[in-house]
Amino acid sequence: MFADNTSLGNGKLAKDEMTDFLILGNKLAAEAAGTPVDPSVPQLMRDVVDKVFKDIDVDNDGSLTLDEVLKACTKYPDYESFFTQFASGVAGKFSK
Ligand SMILES: [Ca+2]
Repeated sequence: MFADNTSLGNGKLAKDEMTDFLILGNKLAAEAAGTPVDPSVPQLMRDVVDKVFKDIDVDNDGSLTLDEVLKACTKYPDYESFFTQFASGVAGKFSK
């Protein structure tokens, strides 16, 4: 999933990168829709990423490898759509 995305560096996704990306994505979506940015979103996204990492970051090094993500998608089917959306968002952002 991350293999061809050099913007994420060495195939790992750091916790901060993921949080920043989700916050940015929400901001862009709000702007595109012409709605105000919800001030509670950054904290909400931090909570989401905390939960994701608690479930998925099995070696607890603060970053996700492709292997960790793939194992998580097998173990927790809900994460498959989460990461599919996330990956397509990342691809869209960096292809512009
Ligand atoms: Ca890890």
